[in-house]
Amino acid sequence: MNVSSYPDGNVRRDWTREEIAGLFALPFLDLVMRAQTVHRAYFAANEVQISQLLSIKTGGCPEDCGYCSQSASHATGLKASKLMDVADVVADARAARDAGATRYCMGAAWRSPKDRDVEAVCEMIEGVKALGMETCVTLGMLSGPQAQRLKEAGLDYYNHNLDTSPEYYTEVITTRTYQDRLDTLENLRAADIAVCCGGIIGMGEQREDRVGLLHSLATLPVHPESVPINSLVRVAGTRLGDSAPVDAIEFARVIAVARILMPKSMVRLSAGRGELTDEAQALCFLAGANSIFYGDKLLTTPNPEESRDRKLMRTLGLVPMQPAAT
Ligand code: SAM
Ligand code: DTB
Ligand code: SF4
Repeated sequence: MNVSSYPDGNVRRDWTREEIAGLFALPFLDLVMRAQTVHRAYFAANEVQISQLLSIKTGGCPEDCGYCSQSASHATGLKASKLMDVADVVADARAARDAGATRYCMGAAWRSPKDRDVEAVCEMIEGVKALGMETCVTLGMLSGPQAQRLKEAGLDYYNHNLDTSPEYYTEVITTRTYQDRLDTLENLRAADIAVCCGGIIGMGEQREDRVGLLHSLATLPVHPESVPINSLVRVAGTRLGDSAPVDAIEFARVIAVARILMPKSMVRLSAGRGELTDEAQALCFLAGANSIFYGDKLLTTPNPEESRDRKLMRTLGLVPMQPAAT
């Protein structure tokens, strides 16, 4: 049963908020069954794509994102650092590849990169590509020419999240607008770079904001190739550091609805896995998540240890997905 496509095989991009709210309201088992059915129509059931993250430039960011340890407006005790050397980044990527990661994601705490920063990141992209890995970077807002330059260097994916619904957004960030983010996504599409775009659950938003976030993502001109669903990592000293923890069943619902709305996209069970039990993670995989970050650290916060992840993958019979041949 292919429940998310038009008869010609194209995925739907005309979802309404009412339809999406209706999916959230389904009995949980019906929702998960439907998401798993969609998942199996588009993906190998037991494959999980594995990415590794590195913070190539940490802290001191001028933006005021309420969740972020790296914002200069938060006193989190994080030590700021300059852009890393290319050789150190490539050495870390090699270790990640040898541990099984097929995609390497580099993040920088910038509002937007300067052109000379883009040149340095291009060298990193070339070095990581030469290892046979897919590359992803997240550098903040990007102009059209900067996106073109990254494409020339061989960049595969760019991560730029919408974070939450348009309505809740101003509660979280005031230094850049929702439209700024949509503009960057458009620049990426124009440069033919695959898009990694999702959001964060657990920032004090309501169900309707989760509906609004998924509606924004699922009605973009092209669905993001990767959709990271982050559960807020509550960092002491950030404005949202005291938010209530996310209910694991509600989190699995968000994953399931994302899977149904964007059937061809990779749905990443992203930040916050450290606080999920193995059983809750298994539920998220059942709900259609098929991508994770490996490695003991995300950008600045801990991730489950590799040994725990290996054991979980073995227990669940999940196997790493190989990148599509390019
Ligand atoms: N500075 C760039 C930007 O914001 O565009 C790139 C890096 S930023 C850390 C990438 C994304 O990580 C954010 O958009 C947000 O969705 C996610 N993120 C950051 N801190 C987080 C946290 N504490 N918990 C969950 N997700 C987080
Ligand atoms: C995304 O959506 N999640 C990743 C990635 N994009 C760059 C980042 C998660 C960051 C978690 C908080 C931290 O480690 O600082
Ligand atoms: Fe800066 Fe990105 Fe953190 Fe926002 S999420 S404060 S832009 S590093």
